[in-house]
Amino acid sequence: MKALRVAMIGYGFMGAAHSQGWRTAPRVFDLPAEPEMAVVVGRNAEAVAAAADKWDWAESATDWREVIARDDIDVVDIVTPGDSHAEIAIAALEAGKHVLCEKPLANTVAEAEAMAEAAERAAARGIQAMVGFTYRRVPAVTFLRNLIAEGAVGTINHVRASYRQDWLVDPEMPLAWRLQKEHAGSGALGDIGAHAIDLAQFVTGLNLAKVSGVIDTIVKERPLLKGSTSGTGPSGTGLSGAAGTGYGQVTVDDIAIFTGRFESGALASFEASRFATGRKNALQIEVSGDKGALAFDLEDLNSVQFYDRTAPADRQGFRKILVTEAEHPYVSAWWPAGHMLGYEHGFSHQVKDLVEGIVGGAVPHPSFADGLRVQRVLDAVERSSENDSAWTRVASGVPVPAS
Ligand code: SOE
Repeated sequence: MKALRVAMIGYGFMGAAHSQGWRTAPRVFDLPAEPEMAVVVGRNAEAVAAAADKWDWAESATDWREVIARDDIDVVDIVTPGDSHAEIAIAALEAGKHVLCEKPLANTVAEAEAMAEAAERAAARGIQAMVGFTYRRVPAVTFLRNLIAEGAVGTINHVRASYRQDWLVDPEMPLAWRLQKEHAGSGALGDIGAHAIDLAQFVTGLNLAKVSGVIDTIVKERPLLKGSTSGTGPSGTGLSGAAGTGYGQVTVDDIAIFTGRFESGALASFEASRFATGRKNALQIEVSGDKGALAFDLEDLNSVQFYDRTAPADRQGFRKILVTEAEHPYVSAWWPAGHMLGYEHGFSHQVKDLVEGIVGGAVPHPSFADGLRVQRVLDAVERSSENDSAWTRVASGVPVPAS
């Protein structure tokens, strides 16, 4: 069995989730190649060595450039903050390594374009790249997409996508890296709004053509991290960031709310909030068509809600389909019907699809081109918010002339 020796760059919350995926996938799926957890890389030698021990990586290192130059590394898995995605991913692809990069793809459209171009050049050499929108790989989400593709809801008119958390409601939550534009690129918009955008485009097969939105920062200043520059806050948010005494400025959004119009003409509403008090990790989507509707809620992630408008009138109503049958996506590798999967399984499904793409020579999805499409929506929402919420084209980020 061919080995795929993996180097993971970064080791925070996503480092834990990805490690679980690399470790579990080969034990559950019959993969065409054997991933080997070769080395985990981080700046703090002691902390990354502890992470290697905890998550069963063979080695730890502190210099990502040195690691991606090694002949005994085949795959580079990037789980760092967004400000290093482009540099690491492009260097790794040009070094002939397959790449898995966490979402959002980058912090800017320019970076995402450079990454997508590097991925296209690499694919011509049989080197693959994927971006980590793992919610696509919740079986219920892939199943919902398949039902839509089969015409279960008919012509799509309306999509609602929402991702709400509440870990920033406390004004004393420190100034973590996710709250600093130079590291995170944006706030709720790029961190969780990116998931909602990718989900809407993935399950419908439609792309957004223009958006109109507003983003806002509720708490403008937060306490700097006292001395320690690492740790984990609620909802897995890394607490590494600006250390020191006193307060620092928050330079990203806390809430993003926007409307989208797909190329098909269908309309969508989106919200991404870190101030939705009581909502811990509430990702929801509902797709409404002329024949019916489908809905998914991450808080009930083993099922979809289906409304069939073609059923006899006295039989119509949203019904819950439990997505745990062997016929459902990914499920046959796990447990018998009704035994339920969790958040972490999507990371094993991600490894499965990436390894199969690498060995099969097919570009795995979501590709860097898919990630660039999301990045352009994020950028257009920011441009719209700067422009009094004017309708703004996704491809160019240019306001649509008032009709
Ligand atoms: C923090 O908002 C976070 O960890 C996101 O970065 C992840 O992408 C999301 O899946 C869970 O919440």
